[in-house]
Amino acid sequence: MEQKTYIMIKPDAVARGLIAPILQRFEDTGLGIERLELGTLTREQAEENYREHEGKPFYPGLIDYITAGPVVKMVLTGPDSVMVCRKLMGATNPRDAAPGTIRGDYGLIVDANVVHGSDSAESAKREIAIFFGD
Ligand code: IDP
Ligand code: MG
Repeated sequence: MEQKTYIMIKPDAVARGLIAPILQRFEDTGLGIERLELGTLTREQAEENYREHEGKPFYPGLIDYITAGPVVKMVLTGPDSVMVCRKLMGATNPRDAAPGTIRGDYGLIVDANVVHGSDSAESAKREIAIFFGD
């Protein structure tokens, strides 16, 4: 099923100079890049994106971290892009993420886990609207 997903290279990965190798992983899937932008999230955008986690103990730290520096925001398109990207990213906690996945290869702690990817087609629509306004 042709589908869009919202992907973000998080501030820790951008600060470490990992934009190119991570972007390569996504390009290697064959998915198309429809939008691509470097920028720093506003607190409002961060809170809206992570609304489902409001009230959890890690939420304030998550908002601080995700707004701490520039991120790479992108929209990828192609067959089952949501699932393809989630598999490529690996488990939320990099210590549980398999080697060969982006989080497994580049991440170490759950607080700074390198990449974000939408978890469903509905989330993708919502997140693309937050970050690209359409
Ligand atoms: P996901 O990014 O794999 O969809 P979610 O459970 O939706 O994982 O969590 C969103 C983000 O919140 C994670 O990517 C991570 O940055 C952060 N996070 C999740 N659980 C924890 C935690 O226990 N401690 C610190 N940060 C967390
Ligand atoms: Mg999630």
